[in-house]
Amino acid sequence: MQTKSAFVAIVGRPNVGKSSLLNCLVGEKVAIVTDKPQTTRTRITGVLTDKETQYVFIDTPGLHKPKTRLSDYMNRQVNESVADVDVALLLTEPVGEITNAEKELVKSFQNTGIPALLLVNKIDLLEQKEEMLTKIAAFSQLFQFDAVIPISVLQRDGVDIVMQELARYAEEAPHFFPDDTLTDQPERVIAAEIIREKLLLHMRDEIPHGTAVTIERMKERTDSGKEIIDLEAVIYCERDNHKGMIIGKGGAMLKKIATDARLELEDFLEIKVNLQCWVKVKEDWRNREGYIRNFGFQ
Ligand SMILES: Nc1nc2c(ncn2[C@@H]2O[C@H](COP(=O)(O)OP(=O)(O)OP(=O)(O)O)[C@@H](O)[C@H]2O)c(=O)[nH]1
Ligand SMILES: [Mg+2]
Repeated sequence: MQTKSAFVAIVGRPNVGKSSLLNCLVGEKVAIVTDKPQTTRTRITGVLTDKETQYVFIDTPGLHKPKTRLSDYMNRQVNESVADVDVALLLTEPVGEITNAEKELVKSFQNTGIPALLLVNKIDLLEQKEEMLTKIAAFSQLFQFDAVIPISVLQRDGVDIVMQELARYAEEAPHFFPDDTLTDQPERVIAAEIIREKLLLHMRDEIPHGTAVTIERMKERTDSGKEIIDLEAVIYCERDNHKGMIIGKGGAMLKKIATDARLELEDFLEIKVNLQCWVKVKEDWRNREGYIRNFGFQ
């Protein structure tokens, strides 16, 4: 069988639904999703092998105005991803002005010569579909997209059309990953991300942006004849008062976060999980190279 492959970058500003789309395309949750902007911090690869064709999707952090070293790192991930693929998917929301970040992304398509599709996501939120025409017209003035596709990832509307379009970019090549691969992320990283997702979902204001999660221990053992994984995680935050809020009154908030995370981890790892979470303060870690690297951003 002659195999084909296509590398596809998923880009856009924060919170437009890039990771949701990745999960939808791959058919499994490989990237965390929250309603907070800047949820994704690094490149996440999702793989879909459909008969002879393998699609390698690269979910990226939302491009934004950098305020910390971590932001610089995140934005760099986006630019490097665009340079490396066969086609880019630019996600945007149906209404509102084109942002500077979006203009920058269009420029990167022009500079690299990479073709792009414009995906107008969240059309389920529109009362009338015509509302998105202004946005589409404005984007079309900036760049000649190979296709413009209105979609709703939430309702899986239009996603099949995206796949049909993407088939055009697949070129004869060996598959880069084994055919049953879903993601390049190790289990440990996914576990930390699941905990961070629950943390983000429960926290507000500036706390989510200043948190990171590491897995200090992940070890399987047998307990009364049953397999169980002991998982120890550390949640880092930037201030003492943030630590107080994450832990909550009498530890109630941390318990809520840890319980939500444990349930999803058990589902994901298909084994009973004993999860312990600690909270530590590392002031201004987002600007400190050593910590950024320790937390896996390099
Ligand atoms: N109504 C609606 N909401 C959506 C749709 N797709 C995604 N969302 C929501 O939009 C929010 C952001 O989704 P993400 O997938 O995390 O967005 P992202 O672009 O990866 O965000 P960053 O990683 O922060 O750049 C979440 O609350 C999603 O549930 C959609 O089609 N319709
Ligand atoms: Mg994301």
